[in-house]
Amino acid sequence: MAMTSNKMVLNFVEDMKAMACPDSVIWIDGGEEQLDALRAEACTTGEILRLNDAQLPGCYYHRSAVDDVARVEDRTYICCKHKEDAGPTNNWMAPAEAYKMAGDIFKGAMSGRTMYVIPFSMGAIGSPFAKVGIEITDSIYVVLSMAIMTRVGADVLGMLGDSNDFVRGMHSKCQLDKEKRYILHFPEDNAIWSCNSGYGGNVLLGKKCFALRIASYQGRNENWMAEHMLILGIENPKGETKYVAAAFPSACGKTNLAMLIPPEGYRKQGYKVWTLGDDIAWIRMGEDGGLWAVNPEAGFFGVAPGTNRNSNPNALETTTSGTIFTNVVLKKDKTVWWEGMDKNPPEGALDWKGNPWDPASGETGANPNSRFTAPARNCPCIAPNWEDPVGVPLSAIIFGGRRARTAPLVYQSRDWQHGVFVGAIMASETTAAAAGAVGVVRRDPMAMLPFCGYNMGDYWQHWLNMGEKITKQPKIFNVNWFRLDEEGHFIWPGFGDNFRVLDWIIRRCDGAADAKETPIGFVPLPEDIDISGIDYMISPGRAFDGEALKDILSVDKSLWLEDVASIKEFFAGFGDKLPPEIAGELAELEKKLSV
Ligand code: OXD
Ligand code: MN
Repeated sequence: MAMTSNKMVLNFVEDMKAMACPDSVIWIDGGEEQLDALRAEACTTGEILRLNDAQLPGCYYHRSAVDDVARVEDRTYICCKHKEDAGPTNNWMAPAEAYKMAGDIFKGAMSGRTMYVIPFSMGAIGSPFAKVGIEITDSIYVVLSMAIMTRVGADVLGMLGDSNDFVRGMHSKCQLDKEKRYILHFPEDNAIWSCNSGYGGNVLLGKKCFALRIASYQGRNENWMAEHMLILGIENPKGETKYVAAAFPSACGKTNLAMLIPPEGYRKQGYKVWTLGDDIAWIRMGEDGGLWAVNPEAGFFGVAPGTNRNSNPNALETTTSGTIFTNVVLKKDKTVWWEGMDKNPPEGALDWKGNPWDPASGETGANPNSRFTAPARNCPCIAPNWEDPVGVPLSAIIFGGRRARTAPLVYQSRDWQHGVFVGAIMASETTAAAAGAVGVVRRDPMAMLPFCGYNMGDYWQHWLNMGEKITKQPKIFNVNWFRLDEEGHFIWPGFGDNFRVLDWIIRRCDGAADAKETPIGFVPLPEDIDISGIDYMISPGRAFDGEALKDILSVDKSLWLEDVASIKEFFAGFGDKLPPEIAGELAELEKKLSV
């Protein structure tokens, strides 16, 4: 039965029903009873499998189709009236054409199936940041995952009332035909249509589709920002907590940084890290003139491989109850495993495709993009205020990428405008298999390249405008955990030791740490980073030491000049949408590097 009298919601559901022709419609009320019944049903059909209840209570296993295991950027479109508004970094389709094409695909797609209507909120219900979506789907996996990743159910409709301010999300697995797989965004209509996929990133419409692509567009119109950022709090021994948000391209360790455990020396002094979010931040101006951030999600959709007791014990602990695992190894005892969990690949297990897996075969057991979908409240270091409706004030914004040689361990921008430039030139290198080989550079401004719902030139202008409006600007930094030595070994230990860099960042915000000015910005002096107690071998004969630190704080002007050439080429694609301030910063950088 419909759970609302909101005409716009009812009309939307009726329209989708008329198109997809389901046998029945079920509204998701958010109660455990209904979710339990759906879990039971999905277990009966094999859509999910209940895991070992003693070891993983309330946890389930799911496999997606073998050719449907990741986001499909080449099939992801921004469908706005004018192509120019989507910009050179997005695929574009005219809205009428997109509705027609997907409408044909959706026609009758749910016949013989149940249509689920999921009212969901991005942001805590009642928060001034919160926004409502209605996702329609024919997948119980989607319903159960949305119930972890967002707030779902009747309360959401209560918050919406009679308003038309909700995102209309339509998803159907259809036939999982990869030739007809499309992820279509209509920012001007507050709508998302997703067909022929069952992979989380394409079908949990609250996440990348709404909370980044649609929300970035909304934020520009409504004076706020939707960013691909983790949020964490750093508590000092006096019990004061400062907050930072950090943007990294996918697969740079955002979840690990969000949940890091400080090195022992810091812990003994009383430092703590609190997690607020691992992927998305919605940021608004606060009454104090600063920027305040919330995590609009309620769960973590994290990459499983590589997560282990050393790299991220908090994430591991988070996934021990109420979690859905997708495309990992299924052990005989109905627990799970993935590469990098430990050194004991299980015997007699099934791989992510459901086939008996021989660890000696050379094939990975888990898909490299296998995932856990886990409730944020499970996280041992979740901040006590993570659901605070007004969010947390940001002291710093951190950008980062994977650069083998170019970017130093950390540097600080000179001011907000320069910081926006630092974000705009973000890039990551795919590390080539050959040791020491430097990979291909992919520019990924603010880690938003696949997620910005409009022209990135306009997006940079929005960042500049926000900086003008606020009176307390967070300081902007760039970090790079991934500098390599000549043989291709990581020089910096990373993981918990990244706290040492966060410590410098916070001390810079407090005016309590030194730095030296370089052409790219302020770089710490080696003595400004506390490396006491680091116990890390870069390579068999080389321990991390002060020399190594000096090495990764260095700025090689000739490499930067090469980067300038690549940035120029990238910026050229934006034509006159490139804000003159950003062009000016590039010219300034080139000048400073050339003296
Ligand atoms: C993610 C991504 O899944 O950025 O968070 O790809
Ligand atoms: Mn992400």
